[in-house]
Amino acid sequence: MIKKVLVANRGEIAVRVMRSCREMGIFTVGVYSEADRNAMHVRYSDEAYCIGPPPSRESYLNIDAIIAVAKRSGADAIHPGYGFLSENAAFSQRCKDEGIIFIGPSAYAISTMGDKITARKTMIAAGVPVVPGTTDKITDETEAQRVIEEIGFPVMIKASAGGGGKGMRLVKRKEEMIAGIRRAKSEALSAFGDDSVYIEKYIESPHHIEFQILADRQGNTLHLFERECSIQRRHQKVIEETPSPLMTPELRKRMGETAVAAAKAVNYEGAGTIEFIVNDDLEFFFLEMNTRLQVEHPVTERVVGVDLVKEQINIANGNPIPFRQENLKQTGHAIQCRIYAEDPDNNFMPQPGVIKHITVPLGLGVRYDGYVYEGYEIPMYYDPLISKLISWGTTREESIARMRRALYEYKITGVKNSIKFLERIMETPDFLEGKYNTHFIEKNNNFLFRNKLCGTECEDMAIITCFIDYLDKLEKIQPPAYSDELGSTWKDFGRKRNVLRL
Ligand code: MV4
Repeated sequence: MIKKVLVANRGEIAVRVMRSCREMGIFTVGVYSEADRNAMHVRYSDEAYCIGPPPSRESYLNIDAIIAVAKRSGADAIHPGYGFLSENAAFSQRCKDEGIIFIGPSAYAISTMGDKITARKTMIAAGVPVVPGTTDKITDETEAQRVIEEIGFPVMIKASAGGGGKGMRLVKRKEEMIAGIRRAKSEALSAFGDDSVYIEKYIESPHHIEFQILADRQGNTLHLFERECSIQRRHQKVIEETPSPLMTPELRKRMGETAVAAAKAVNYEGAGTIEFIVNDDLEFFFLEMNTRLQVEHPVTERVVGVDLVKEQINIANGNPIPFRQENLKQTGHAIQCRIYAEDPDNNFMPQPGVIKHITVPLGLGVRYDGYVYEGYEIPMYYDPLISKLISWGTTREESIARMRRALYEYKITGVKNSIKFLERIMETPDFLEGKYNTHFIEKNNNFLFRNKLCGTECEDMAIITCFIDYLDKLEKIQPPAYSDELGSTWKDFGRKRNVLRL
């Protein structure tokens, strides 16, 4: 029985995992880099240890340091969160070898799904539809040409060691083909140390729909329905929702069963996600499997009513999943917005810095997964995610209205952030109609980014107005000590308002 969990992560996900541990009566061990001494996960954990300098390589990716902390603190399990070591097969194996429970899948499942060519082959053998293309890696250029001409242009050349949008190259015409293959191989070699590439037919206007999976050691594998993740920017998801506006009950059933078959093909254990690409004819193809808890897991939790971290720990303890596929249903609609410290008006440039003020939205149907506080400095070394805001409603319309209300209430000053941009998406006609694919942001570029300056000017004005109001209140308590000749422009403005009211 797991009594103490080391959370090998930082930020909102470290806090998220520790919250479930607390509810389960499990002690938590935090680890932190020198840049994270004041981080929320350090405060929230029952005990915390520094594991190295700020760069991830030397801290959050430092397997030896993390294992040493687990031993020293007597943690019997490690939860990797997402990113960092979460999909590192060697780390999963190392935990096992050290007698520490890795809250996640086996090294075998991670490496099989991590190598995209092996994953494709495994899926084909399991009867899971994959995008038409090559089964083996490209070794011979004339053979590649033959395959490409058979499947037809355009094609995608993808690195076997890639994934999540990394190491992909689009080839539109025959003339670009040989150069495309060579460049893809050399890029793959320098990025991943492996030049294996494969070819897929290019799906023109795809939807990205993924299925949440849970699998236990007893052989129960079930799905917790889909998440629509098509609203992305440079392969970074911006908004996720469930149910998908594209889905039909019949398609959901077929995709769900396919996702279960995919997970079973690698003897999967724990929580995982099967990513599908869906074309306009509602044909779906396996894209890749994420062998971890995902950033967007809260929308599933809200609509299906399951604590995924609790189930991960339950499964890692060797217990069976306490419900069956037939018991699961989707209730209502959930949307998640990712709020980043970045500047949408300046090519989404990361904006590390100090949070001066934060007002967090609450109220019926709102979930807030965050970790920052006033005075906290978002470090420059890691992903600039500030928080995730999740709304729930009985219908999609109610869920959207609630998200708009929550974004309206959400105030952050000190760092530029994506709240305004997300509010704009929430009023884009294509989004409101649920008619969108992976091209949503570029297609709606003019609508999303018009009045660039107005946004910040209005916000600055609002802050000044609030401050005048605040001074106004102070003056009511304590009469002004300054003479009529003194005062700044806006004090004068404040005085005028007082005069008018008299
Ligand atoms: C594709 C594709 C079109 N055709 N594969 C991007 C992330 C990675 N998981 C795979 N990706 C894609 N693979 C074929 N054969 C288009 C994308 C893609 C995409 C997929 C999901 C969500 C957003 C995307 C944005 C651009 C491209």
